[in-house]
Order: sequence, then C-alpha cells, then structure tokens
Amino acid sequence: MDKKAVICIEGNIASGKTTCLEYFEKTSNVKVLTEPISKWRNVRGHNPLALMYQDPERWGITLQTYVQLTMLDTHLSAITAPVRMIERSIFSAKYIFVENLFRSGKMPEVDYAVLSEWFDWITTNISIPVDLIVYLQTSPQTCHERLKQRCREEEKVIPLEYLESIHQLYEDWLIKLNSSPLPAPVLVIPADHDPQKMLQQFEENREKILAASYR
Ligand code: TTP
Ligand code: MG
Repeated sequence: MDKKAVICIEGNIASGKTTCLEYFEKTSNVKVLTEPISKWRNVRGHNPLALMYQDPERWGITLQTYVQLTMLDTHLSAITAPVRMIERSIFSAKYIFVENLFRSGKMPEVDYAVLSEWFDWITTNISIPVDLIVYLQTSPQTCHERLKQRCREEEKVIPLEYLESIHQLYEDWLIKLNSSPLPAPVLVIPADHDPQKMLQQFEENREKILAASYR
C-alpha cells in the first residue's frame, strides 16, 4: 500500500456512518476522521446546527458555510496513514444538504448562489481526491427510528419527511446517477440491519473497501 487512499462514508442522518468508521478504526494503516459535528454545535459559543433547525431560512447559510469550511479542512488535513476514512464529504454537504434547503424553499436563492460560488471555487482550485464512496443505504423510516433513540437535542424537530428528502437526493446522486457529478466509484452497503449484522457486513466488505488503496 504505497498510494494514499481517501474513502468517504456517506448516508442519511443516523444511517450508521460513525459506527462504520469506528469499526474500521481498529484496522492498522487506517486513519479515521469523524465528522466535525461538535464544531457545528459550538463555534465560539454559538450553535449553528441548532439555529438552522429552528429557523432554516435565516440560519441555513450560516450552518452550511461553516460545514463547508470544516469539511474542506478535513479533506486537506495532512495525515500520514495510507488509508483515510472520512465521515461524509464536502460533496454531500453541497449536493445533499444545501440542495435540500434550496429545493424545499428554505434557502433564499441569493444564499444558494453565494454558497454555490464558494463550492465551485473550492472544487475548481483545490484538489480534493476521493477514491471510494461507501454508501450506507437505509430507508428513511429506519433513520427516523434511530434518530428518536439517539435523541440529539438539536434533531428532535426532524420529521420523517425531512429524512425522505435527504434519502431521495442521495439516491439520485449515488444510485440513479442523474443529479450531481460523482467524485469516485460507489460501493453500496444495505444498512437497515441491526448493529450486529451491520458489523458482519462491514467485515464482509473489508477487502472491497480497503482495495481503494491499491488502485
Ligand atoms: P450526519 O452528517 O448525518 O451525521 P450523523 O452522526 O447524524 O450520522 P451517523 O449516525 O450516520 O453517524 O448529521 C449530523 C447533523 O448535521 C444532522 O442533524 C444533519 C446535519 N447536517 C446539516 O444540517 N448540513 C450538512 O451539510 C451536514 C453534513 C449535516
Ligand atoms: Mg455520525
């Protein structure tokens, strides 16, 4: 393994991305970078994630600008491990979450335009290599159940319809391939199963996932 590989773990909210990353963290040579959600909940004492859920029209751009910055930072962080696994990517922040806010009428067109200009500038001028996307494919209902169990304060307001929209955008992007460009090949892992069966599936897919580093 001399080439460095970047693997992005993607999927709906509460699809099990963190669990997947924690599983592979035990593998030598693999460096795991979990999502900077703690930053989104606390930037200099402010909580843009909570603000966005309270009033998306007002605070959507605030959260998404910061998410874009933290994801860029994650992609660029210098790591010596041959394999890097990332929770999500700058691409899903834009193609899924920003897109969803805009399409659902919760983001003013000018905010969408400014965020898109930033995104286009970044992806044109900065190299953001991704070798594999692992898509944890769930039903929105499963995510809704898991959300309720996990009980993050900010997420209590999320209705099933929100998860359905996110799901649809993911399917369009990673399965139907009819929306935004794909930065890398996609490996789909069905992810509606209980935790034990999920770990078993991660193990079964280990070779395929880590093969990204031999390409
Ligand atoms: P997720 O990125 O889905 O992370 P998670 O830890 O909930 O997922 P998993 O259980 O699979 O590990 O979402 C974190 C929160 O941030 C969630 O409330 C959705 C929100 N979010 C946005 O609002 N905009 C964004 O661009 C991103 C990436 C997340
Ligand atoms: Mg997570």
